[in-house]
Amino acid sequence: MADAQTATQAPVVTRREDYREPDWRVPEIALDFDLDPAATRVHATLQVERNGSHDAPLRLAGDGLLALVVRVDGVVAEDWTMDGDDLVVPLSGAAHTIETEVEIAPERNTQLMGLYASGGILCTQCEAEGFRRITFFPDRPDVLSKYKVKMTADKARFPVLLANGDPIAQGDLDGGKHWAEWHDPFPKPSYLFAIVAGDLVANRGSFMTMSGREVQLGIWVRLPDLPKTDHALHALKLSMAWDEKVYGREYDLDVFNIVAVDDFNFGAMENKGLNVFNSRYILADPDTATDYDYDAIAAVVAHEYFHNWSGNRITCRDWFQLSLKEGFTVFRDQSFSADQGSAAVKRIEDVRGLRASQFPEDAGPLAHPVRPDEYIEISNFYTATIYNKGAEVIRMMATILGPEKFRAATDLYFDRFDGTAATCEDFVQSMEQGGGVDLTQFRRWYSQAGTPRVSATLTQEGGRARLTLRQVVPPTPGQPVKEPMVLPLKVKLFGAVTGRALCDEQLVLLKDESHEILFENLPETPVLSINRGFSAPVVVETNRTAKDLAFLSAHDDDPFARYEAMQQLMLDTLVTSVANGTGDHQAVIDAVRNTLTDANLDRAFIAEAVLLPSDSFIGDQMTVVEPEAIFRAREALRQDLGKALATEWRAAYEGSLANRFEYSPAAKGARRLKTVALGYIAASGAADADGLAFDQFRGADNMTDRQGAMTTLVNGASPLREEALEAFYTRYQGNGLVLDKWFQTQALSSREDTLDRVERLAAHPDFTLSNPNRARSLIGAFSVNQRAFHDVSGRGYRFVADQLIALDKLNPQTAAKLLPPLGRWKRFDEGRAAKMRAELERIVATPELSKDMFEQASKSLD
Ligand code: 0A1
Ligand code: ZN
Repeated sequence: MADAQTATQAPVVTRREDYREPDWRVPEIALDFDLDPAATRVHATLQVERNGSHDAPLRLAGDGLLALVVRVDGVVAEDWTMDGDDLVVPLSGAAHTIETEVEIAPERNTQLMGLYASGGILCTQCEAEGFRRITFFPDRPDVLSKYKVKMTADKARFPVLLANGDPIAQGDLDGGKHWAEWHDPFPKPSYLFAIVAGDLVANRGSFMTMSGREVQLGIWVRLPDLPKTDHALHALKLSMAWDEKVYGREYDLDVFNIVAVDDFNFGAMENKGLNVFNSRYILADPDTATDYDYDAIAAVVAHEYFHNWSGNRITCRDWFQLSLKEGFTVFRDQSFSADQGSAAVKRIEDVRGLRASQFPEDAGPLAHPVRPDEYIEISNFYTATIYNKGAEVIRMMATILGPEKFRAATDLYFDRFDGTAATCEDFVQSMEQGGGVDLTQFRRWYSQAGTPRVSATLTQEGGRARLTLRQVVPPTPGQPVKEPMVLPLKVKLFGAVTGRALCDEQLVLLKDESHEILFENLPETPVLSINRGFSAPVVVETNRTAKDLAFLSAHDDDPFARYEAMQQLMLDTLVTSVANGTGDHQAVIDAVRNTLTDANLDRAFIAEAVLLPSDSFIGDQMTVVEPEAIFRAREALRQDLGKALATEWRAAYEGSLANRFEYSPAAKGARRLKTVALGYIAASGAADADGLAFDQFRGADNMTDRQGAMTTLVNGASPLREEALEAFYTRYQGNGLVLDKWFQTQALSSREDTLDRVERLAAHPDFTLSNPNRARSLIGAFSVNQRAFHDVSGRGYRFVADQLIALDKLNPQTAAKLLPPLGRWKRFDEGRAAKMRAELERIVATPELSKDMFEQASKSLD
């Protein structure tokens, strides 16, 4: 394997400070593909130009390629050499035409990088470094070229031939073959290159841009999936309109195509004019997709579309700048989704996601800054830090600038850097100039890893209150000492007696290690509301009592802050229960009752607010995580809530029984609250709970209700559990995306025997490591199931390590992405830590380990 990392080979580390401009530019490239799953011929013609005065040869990256022929200016060259995987061609002039020819085998490409086959479709994935698996090229994002692409293929097997840009010509050939030619007028980096060939049909639409150009839209899938593409097409049109209205960005080609494939390493890819998607982020109908799936589809369609400006028109100079496009684009897709429904619920979901994935990353061995300084394998840096913390960094700048200045600053950024490969520094400078602010100290968000911790203490003397803020940025690997950050904290005070606001919301910029704010003339005892809307991605510790938190959960006028107060109250209660083995649940019960019965709140918000923090998030608050004690404490609280509020849960359940499926914020909220209530009814031990769940399962006219009910059964002890699983499996046997849910629901079960079941499921005929979605649905889900994965025997660790070692041989990227849970050994007791380390050591010692896995596992051992 080309990128195998053996123990004797020193890993090659790429460093940000070593960046140099490319020696050669490639303003134009023509590619000619003779497509065949077993043997595809790729003929490339590159116009190359020397960049500056130097005598360096032309170095073209390859990965597992063999040059069949190399021509320079039309003449077969003999003086080229191979340096590892790279093709090196000595050249004398300032500009030349270089031709190469290679042969590749897409059907044998299990890594799903470069040109590969998925369910009979040929497709490509080039980000970050997949283009070099297709042809020899300076495969780095700062080399921008105009692409002309010709594809020839068997017409019966591959009737549809797509590429970036606009279709130019097509025709038939002898022997049942045909061809098509596409040109992309926009210079682009090689990672945005794409072709697709297959037996596909399109759900077609069109969009009139703000300057009156009509764009032809197509969502391409296999024929049976066509009825499931309306939601994605609708989301695409909404995204196009939103980017015009909110950022003034118009689409720039005559066509925009999206193709869905079943085998894909990530969510989707923003190739210019030809997005390629994991089918789970396109296909939806009420019978097979949950509300969560519908929302995720709209968000990912928007994300990839928004990349056309934040990523494609302005790309990244080098991969260290990845968050330039990803952080900004996530911020854009989050804002888009917030505008489609409840902004508060969207913010709650995003923060929950950040805390579940990014905070642990920032606190562990793989912590890295939003703009990393070095990497071994760039694929390992498509992380929650680059994406989600990166989005928080953009959000903080938007908060500091305010909406008008932020828009002026993004206009400046788009105008100034259009058509270039830019840096995070370019973006920050645009914010400074467009917003008229100094972000010198703010830049530390790009360079320092770790989640800042803020302590906020409010003390009162008569009509005065003093708020003392302190910040600490914890040490992270390679960064033992940190400088203070700029933390934009939205703050407000409420009267403890009347519930009235005692001041306007203030935006406090905490810049020093500590800072004090005085509030004068307070008519009553104040209660502190801080980090409202989660204005800074930090951990806040306050001296607020359970009473204060309960009060805020009922009275704060910022819905996020209400949610947060409830979460904090629940967390404090649970952490105390874990420590003492028992706890006082009354304050939580009262607060949940208040929320549940508040007629002014919408159901979607209520459902989020009354959910207990996850086992893992409770663990994150502890010095040493105790999985069993956490599970017991959480279950005890769930049971008490279920019993104490039995009437209220029933009322919420019955009040949310919708008649027919509808995809609207209100109907989604009703479904969500219904299943949350069902969970509490089951937790209370009510005699009819299993029957209720089974009725919901059987009677459901949509996947949200069906899967919600199945999850409740799968966590419980009733025999109906097996019946539901069986029925679900039989009904959806032919549908891969739904079978993923079947595997995932079982892997996430809170039952004691989950580990046994997951081991059995790994041997199920429908389980395979070669489909990334399937691998993630079992291994990925299991390893975030704190109770099951951290089984004291260590069997959970061994199971995951065995699977990852096997997966690494097929698909190193996907394997390496699943490794981090094993690396969190420092957070556990000695017994578990030793067992986790032993598995990491076994992985590192595996012969022919990929560099993807080597980097993740070896860093996790430090
Ligand atoms: N740029 C894509 C993410 C992506 C990255 C690498 C891939 O290779 C397997 C695929 C997709 C996005 O942000 O959506
Ligand atoms: Zn992206």
